[in-house]
Amino acid sequence: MKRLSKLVLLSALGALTLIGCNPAGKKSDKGGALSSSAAEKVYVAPGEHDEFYAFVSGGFSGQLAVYGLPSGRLFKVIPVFSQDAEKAWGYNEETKPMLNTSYGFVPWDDSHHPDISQTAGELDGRYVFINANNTPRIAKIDLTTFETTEIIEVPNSAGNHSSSFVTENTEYVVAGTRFSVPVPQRDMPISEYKGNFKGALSFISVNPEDGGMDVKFQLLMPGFNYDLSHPGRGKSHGWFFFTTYNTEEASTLLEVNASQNDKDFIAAVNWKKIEEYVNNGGGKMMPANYAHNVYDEHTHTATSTMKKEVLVVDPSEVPGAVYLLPTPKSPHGCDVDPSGEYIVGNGKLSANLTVHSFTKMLDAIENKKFDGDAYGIPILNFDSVLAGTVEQPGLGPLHTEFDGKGNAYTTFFISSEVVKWKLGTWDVVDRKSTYYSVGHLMIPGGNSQKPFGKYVLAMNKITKDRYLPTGPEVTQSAQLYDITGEKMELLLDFPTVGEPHYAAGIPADIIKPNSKKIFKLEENKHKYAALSEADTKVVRNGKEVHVYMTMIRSHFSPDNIEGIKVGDKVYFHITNLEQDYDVPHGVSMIGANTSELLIMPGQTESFVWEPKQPGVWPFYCTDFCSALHQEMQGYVRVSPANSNIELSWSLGE
Ligand code: RUQ
Ligand code: CUA
Repeated sequence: MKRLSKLVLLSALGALTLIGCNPAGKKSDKGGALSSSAAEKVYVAPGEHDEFYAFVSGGFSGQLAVYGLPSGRLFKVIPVFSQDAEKAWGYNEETKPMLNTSYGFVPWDDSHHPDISQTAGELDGRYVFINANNTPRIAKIDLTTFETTEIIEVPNSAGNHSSSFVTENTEYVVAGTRFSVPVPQRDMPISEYKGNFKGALSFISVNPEDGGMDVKFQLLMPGFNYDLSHPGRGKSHGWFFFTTYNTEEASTLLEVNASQNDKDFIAAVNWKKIEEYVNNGGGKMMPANYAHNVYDEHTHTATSTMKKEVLVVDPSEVPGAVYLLPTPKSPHGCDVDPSGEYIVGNGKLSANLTVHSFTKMLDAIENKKFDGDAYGIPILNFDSVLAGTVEQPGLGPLHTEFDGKGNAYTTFFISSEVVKWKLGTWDVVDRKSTYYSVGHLMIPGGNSQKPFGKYVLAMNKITKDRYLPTGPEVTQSAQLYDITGEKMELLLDFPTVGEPHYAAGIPADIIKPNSKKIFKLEENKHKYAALSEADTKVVRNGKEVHVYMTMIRSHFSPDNIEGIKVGDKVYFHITNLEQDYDVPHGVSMIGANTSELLIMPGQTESFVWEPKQPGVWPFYCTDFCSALHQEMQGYVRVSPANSNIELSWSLGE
């Protein structure tokens, strides 16, 4: 297509976006959603539990929110990449190292795609992984504690978007760079991008025993934009698929320049082959600098280690490991059906939806049905790998999920709808509006061999008039549809935290029995823990003072401290001695330049306080823990820097 007509098409799509988002143009859904059967379907009676957990990414909040489905009730916001004053994440001494990177302490990120660990292609509910888009990282959340326990930075990457998806036995959690960059980073003219920048696809191994992550290898691909990815499964296990756009390798005005090619690619990577290659000594170690942060459940403390090298592989070194499947029009989502046969490329500027066949792909490779190559990587013949096309299903396809019953569901951003179609016949069977401009959608287990095809959750980019207005910024939103029948039924709107990009859902029964209730005091190995009131003390070391404190309903021990001086740096290390479910205590100190601590039973956390003025300064419990919560308090006497008041501490004297 010529540049002029491309511009016309793009502006037409832009205009349609506006129409799609215009509430005035919306069809009424009130009859459906307000009908009593819809209300009944999402009603979870007081005291009852939801059937599914949904882990919904926070986008620009950097966190991961936990909801129940079908009710849409919010249970927890798990802090991941952003500081969270409510839970002291990134504020207390224990978790600050979790946000360390090669750029220093980074208190924020943009989290997009959660994915739950799998065993034999089915959700196992051990971990949920999520990517940081801006300063490339992958986090692992332990689903016994619902806490982030590991974050690994991804070197040679930028805009870690096609992440964090897991292979069918959680052998790897995979990351792909959205922005290609010079590798290694160096000072060079931007105009020399083409042919010089690289796109790193990173395979991060997950230790089957303890879940430990490590960058096993990086594949240095041509300088395209790697948008999304999904693993093969079943018959295609061992492969990983990545959508690309900007195969034009433009570095400016991408809205025009990256839409020139009629087809971009889905890159098919035979990771088993590359794994074998590197296990036999292939690839080369390259200097790098990236952080690996691990939170230890027994010391209740994180450590950050800087790693200094990474194994890189040039695809041309491993013939037969990487192929390119031509896919129309800047494909965004890259989705593989539960059988592993179909690979859906959601060409966001395409009128049709392209589905590739894994079987045909293998045949095309075998019979060398190539149409040239890109930087030495064979391009497979389009018609030879095409399984079928869904004709004109909607405008602006983004993502597809599967119900495990032979149906696929695709979101259309521009026409604001979810469209249901049949795998194999490619017929559209139903469509329902979303309000408005839907991005991802999620079926619990939809990323595995065994989806639980009861609901689909649509995550919308624009909400407009759906809720009470709250000034210029209105809530982001999700919508729940019943997909048990031939036709979808809209059941519920609910607001979300941050911008929901993607979500991962799982039956509650897989996770609930393993959910931790307390941390055992006898397993507490925190360096500054006081495991009983008898162990509490205050220790001065020059200007540094360490307070070993405990908390139990309803006092701190000690609760009176004297002998602190202006200019001291006081570390409060506080252990919650409770061993009962759901009895956290909090603590905060007047004028402390940090957040409260919220300490779980059996856990130790620390904060720093630098007293600025002489006086007697109170601290108190911030979590309403008992009828005597308001009595749970203490005082610290601060004397001038040159005073000779002895250090002393007491309780009940
Ligand atoms: S995507 S912009 Cu998952 Cu459709 Cu991030
Ligand atoms: Cu402890 Cu309130």
